[in-house]
Amino acid sequence: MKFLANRSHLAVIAAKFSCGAPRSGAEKGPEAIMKTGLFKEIEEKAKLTVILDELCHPNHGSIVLSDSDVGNMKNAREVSEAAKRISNSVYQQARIGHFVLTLGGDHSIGIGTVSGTTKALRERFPSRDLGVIWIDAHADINTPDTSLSGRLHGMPVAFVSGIAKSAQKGKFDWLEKDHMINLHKFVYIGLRDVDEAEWEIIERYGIKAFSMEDVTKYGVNKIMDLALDHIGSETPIHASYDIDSLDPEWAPSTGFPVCSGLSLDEGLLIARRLHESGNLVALDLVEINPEI
Ligand SMILES: [Mn+2]
Repeated sequence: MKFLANRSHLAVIAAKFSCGAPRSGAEKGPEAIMKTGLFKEIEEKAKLTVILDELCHPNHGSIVLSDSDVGNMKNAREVSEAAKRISNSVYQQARIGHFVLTLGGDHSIGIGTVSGTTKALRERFPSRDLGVIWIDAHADINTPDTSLSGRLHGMPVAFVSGIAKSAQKGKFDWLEKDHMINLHKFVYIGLRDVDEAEWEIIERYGIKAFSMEDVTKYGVNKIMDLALDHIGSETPIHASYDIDSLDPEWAPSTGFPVCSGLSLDEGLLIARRLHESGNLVALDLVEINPEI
């Protein structure tokens, strides 16, 4: 864990937020995970001190005033504000070398988590770009122009890479150059429900993408070899893990389940390989909706 300065602490950010999705429920994901007693177990067994930061957005559900829709972005102000707060929380923990685990929440919180980690790691290791592994059934790289739904949980990758921009006051204008990832160090795993416009973006920017078809063809171990190889061994890694990457057989409680996903064993193997890389500095677990 050469990119972590402090291995005795685990920062957990509970991002209780679902304004980026069309239905509410994902804001209850963090509570559902915490209620299992997982963090108590981690503290006892791994001898880690858990630092918990619970971020509750006042309009945490997705049913909010529609007057904040901007262009083709639904709940733009709420999502921007929440992502900004999450970004700052992640940044504060990552800059002192803590591992940061963020529990979602819908995937629009990725605008906050990835930007926060990127800024912190860039400060700590100026010569290195952060690597990002996005494990998801969906590519989440629509822009407000290409999105068919206008929902921001389908756009986080576009915002943290600078592909999507919003110059409007109060709507993502807090995102700076220091928050932006290098797409050459970005890898998808598990894709199987991707819009045509998203494939075009992926091709245009030369983004490394492993679909479920690739996982089935080569096996998840080989895919992890290729993914880690692409990112490079001397690179800190942020993994953004969408629960819908798993097959609905294993993870039905999510807003947009897609069939033919990762098996539980494959999902766990990805987590193990991320850990064994020794370079993981941050992890998101998102789109868990206990209401479904
Ligand atoms: Mn996602």
